[in-house]
Amino acid sequence: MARVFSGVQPTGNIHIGNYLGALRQFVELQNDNDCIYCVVDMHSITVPQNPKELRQHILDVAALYMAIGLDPEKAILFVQSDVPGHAELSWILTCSSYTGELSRMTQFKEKSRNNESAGMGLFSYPILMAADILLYDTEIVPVGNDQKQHIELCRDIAIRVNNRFENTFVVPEGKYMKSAARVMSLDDPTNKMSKSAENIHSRISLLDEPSKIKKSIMKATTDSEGTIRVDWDEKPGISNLITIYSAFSGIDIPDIEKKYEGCGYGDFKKDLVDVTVEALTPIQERYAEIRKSEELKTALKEGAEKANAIAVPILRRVKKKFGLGVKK
Ligand code: AQP
Repeated sequence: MARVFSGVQPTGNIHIGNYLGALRQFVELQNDNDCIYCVVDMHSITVPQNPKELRQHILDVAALYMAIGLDPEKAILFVQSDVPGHAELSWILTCSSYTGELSRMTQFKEKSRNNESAGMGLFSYPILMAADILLYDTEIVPVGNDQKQHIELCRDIAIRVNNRFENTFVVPEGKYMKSAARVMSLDDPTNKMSKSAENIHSRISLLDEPSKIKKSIMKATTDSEGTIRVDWDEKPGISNLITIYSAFSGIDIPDIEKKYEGCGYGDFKKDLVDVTVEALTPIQERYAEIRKSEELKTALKEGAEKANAIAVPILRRVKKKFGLGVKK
């Protein structure tokens, strides 16, 4: 049994990129591992949030966790800010990190666009992410491959601290899906699908209605060649759609290419709508039940207690190595 940790930000509109790239793995891993899954609400305030909406989005993500099949009896499900050790360890790691390495993070560069008034939280959030992971002696971190650079930074910090104070941290490994590790935007397949993109048709959210799913897929950018085959360099749009089809249907890509030989994009897209709606409908039905039940809040409360019980002795060990505090 390996210790597994991952999280999702409660920033609304959890999309099929989040699901296929990361969340899907969470479910597979819970049966044979010691899994801890978090709603990382402190990450979401790196950009301004409406408090009322944020509170709702935290519950939305937690309900989606359960709707996709995470079972609070098998995995610990909780909200990051309910366990104080995340913020405490984050400061300790901040003091073991370099501004140079953080300024090289591509997500920071993309989101800040060299703006001097970009938030400090946006700059240092990879350290909070490292704290989330290291706080639980995590061995495996299932994430989408847009997070590879942040996982490498987490490993670098852990190794750096271990070189100074032996055996302080377990050094984790990232775990990425073999296919659909990065789902691309439907309107611009050279960018990843993202919650914060302005165009709602650039993504399919897990809770989208069939009519919205249909509209987004039928509008998706393709190319003028008209053949249904994967070629990420020349045909990123159709390659992305075939990958989504494969991930939802379980059919291998070469078999999809064979099945649609001689067909047009219109027919393929119509079938992709059906495959997507079929995959998302049971999730949406279960979500509606869980979101209004008391089961959700009870699971999160118990999850925070279990997570805290794991975090406290690990944080005590780290503080002792650094010579912090006098309380035993
Ligand atoms: N397009 C994607 N394809 C595959 N995996 C993805 N992930 C995100 N986008 C894709 C993975 O989803 C998990 C949760 O992500 P997150 O909510 O913590 O934040 P994010 O990576 O910042 O997600 P977004 O959608 O891009 O949000 P915004 O627009 O707010 O920045 C992570 O494991 C991530 O790898």
